[in-house]
Amino acid sequence: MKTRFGCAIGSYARHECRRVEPLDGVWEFTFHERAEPGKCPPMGRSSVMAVPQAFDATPAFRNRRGVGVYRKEIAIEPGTHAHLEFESVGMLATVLVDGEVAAQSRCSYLPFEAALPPSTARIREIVVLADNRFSESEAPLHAPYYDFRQYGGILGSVRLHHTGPTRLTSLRLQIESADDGRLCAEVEINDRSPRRLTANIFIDSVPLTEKHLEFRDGRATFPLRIPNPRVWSPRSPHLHTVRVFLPELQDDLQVRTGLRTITTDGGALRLNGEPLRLAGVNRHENFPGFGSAVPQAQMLSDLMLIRELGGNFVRGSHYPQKSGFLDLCDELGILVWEEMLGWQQDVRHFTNPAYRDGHRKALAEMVLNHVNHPCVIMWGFLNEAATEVEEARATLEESFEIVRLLDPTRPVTYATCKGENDRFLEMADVLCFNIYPGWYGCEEDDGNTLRHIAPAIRALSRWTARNPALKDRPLMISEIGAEGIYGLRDASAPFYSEDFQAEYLREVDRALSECPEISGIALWHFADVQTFAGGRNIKRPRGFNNKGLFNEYRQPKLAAAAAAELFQRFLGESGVPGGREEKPLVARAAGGTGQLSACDTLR
Ligand code: ADA
Repeated sequence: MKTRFGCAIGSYARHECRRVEPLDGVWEFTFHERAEPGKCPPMGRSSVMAVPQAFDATPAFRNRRGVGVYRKEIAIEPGTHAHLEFESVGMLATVLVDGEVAAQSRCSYLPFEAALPPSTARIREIVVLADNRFSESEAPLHAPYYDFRQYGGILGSVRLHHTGPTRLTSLRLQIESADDGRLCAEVEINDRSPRRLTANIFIDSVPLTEKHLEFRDGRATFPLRIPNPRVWSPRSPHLHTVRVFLPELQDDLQVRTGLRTITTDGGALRLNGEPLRLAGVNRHENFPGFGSAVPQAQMLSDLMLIRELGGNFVRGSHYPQKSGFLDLCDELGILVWEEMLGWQQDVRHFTNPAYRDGHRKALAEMVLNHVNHPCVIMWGFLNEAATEVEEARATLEESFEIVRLLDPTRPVTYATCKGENDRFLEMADVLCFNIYPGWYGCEEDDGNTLRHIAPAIRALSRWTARNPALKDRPLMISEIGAEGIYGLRDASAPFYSEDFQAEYLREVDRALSECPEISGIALWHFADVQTFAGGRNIKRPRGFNNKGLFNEYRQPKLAAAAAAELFQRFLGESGVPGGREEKPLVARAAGGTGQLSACDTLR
């Protein structure tokens, strides 16, 4: 999206005085199936590739795994500082500047930077190696068995930032009081030595104040009060901008915030103190021809579809979201659960130091990158992991600890499929269950499998309500659904027909209406996605996970109308309050003590 400052950087300008050049467009490209990881193979006879774009979603390289080599020459004023910002490169990314390795990234879904040290040359060569081969040692967070294709290529925007040697690297805001607009701000620069800098603060583009900041270890925090504060909510998603300008560095950074609180209390979620129910979908970042490099226009169109269905919620399954997507959710007032990459992790992961280390770092980055987005109301990690085994404990404990330390203002959770066998639910602020009654596990069933749905939902609710350690936590169904192949219609509703899928959701709807204590429902899933290859495809007709309400081109199945009815009933006229207890309990800041000042806990 073009901003008034001419930079293609999401929905609003991050900088007014820093010059940022978009490098999206056409890059030179070659593909090497057998190159050594991280080593630059010869460019050879090159072709071209669009950026952003998943190379393995294009007809020429469809479904291939290897190294995509991208090359571009850029012109920079000799002797000046600059750095490249990569929004997303899949999966093992290596960036070379003038032939030297400048950065590596091992997770497709996280942004990273590469420095361009000053040079006497005006023309600089950028080479990006995007390796989409699975490797436990090189990119341990990715694995071939995940039920979604992990693509290769430059999957997000690339920008060139022109700065001085010292520059702002982040501005994070933590809300202390939504009603009166009190925030704690933390600014960070890329210079760790102690220094004092003047900061001009602008709120909603209006100069507010000048502060003298003491930087220690590159960071300084200060309190802020937004004049004329307006609270953010799905009905009124009002955003405020905060801009910090450091005159000595001639650098600035602008971020947006929404003033709101999200807490758990008496088995319910509360937004701004009001009971909140969540009704929506799990969504993968995927569109035919683009892979996970979904254009922002398509993201918007997806969100409008979710809104048309009457949903208020998206679970960003199963990885960190692009900032551009969260920008749209902030603007539209759609609530998001953002989670770390992963799928059915087991003992092998929990006992692999490379995995644990990569997971911890990536989790922290996700939280720090997106802490300003009001739409994010919940953090998550470990989808359907082996949380019935003791070996998972350490990974869970450290994951909860990291997230709560960095952000004590949001609930933290994980989606489990282990039901009553899950050993660690007490750690979660919200109890989130992935269940597929009437679909999986029915192979030997000769009757109508839909009859399993209501008892399964009821049993879950009763079991958690009976458990003294769990009964005060909101309960949510984080996945439920069935396959329906687009266009396969049959009034007798066999498995895989659109009719079966729609009946399935109608039965879920009926079952939920008997359980008013349930706080949230995220259907599996928004739209069909390409998934794993090989033998696993036997259970995935077309090589797709076909449980979408829409097919991959967003054409609605019968299930979409059923989902709309379900959302409407679940949320009611004005959003029916969830929660298990009638009596109001004292609100606790989810996941935190509620005692700490935000300024103490931004990190
Ligand atoms: C799991 C998983 C999803 C998807 C789903 C399915 O619940 O979390 O990613 O694989 O099952 O369709 O089976």
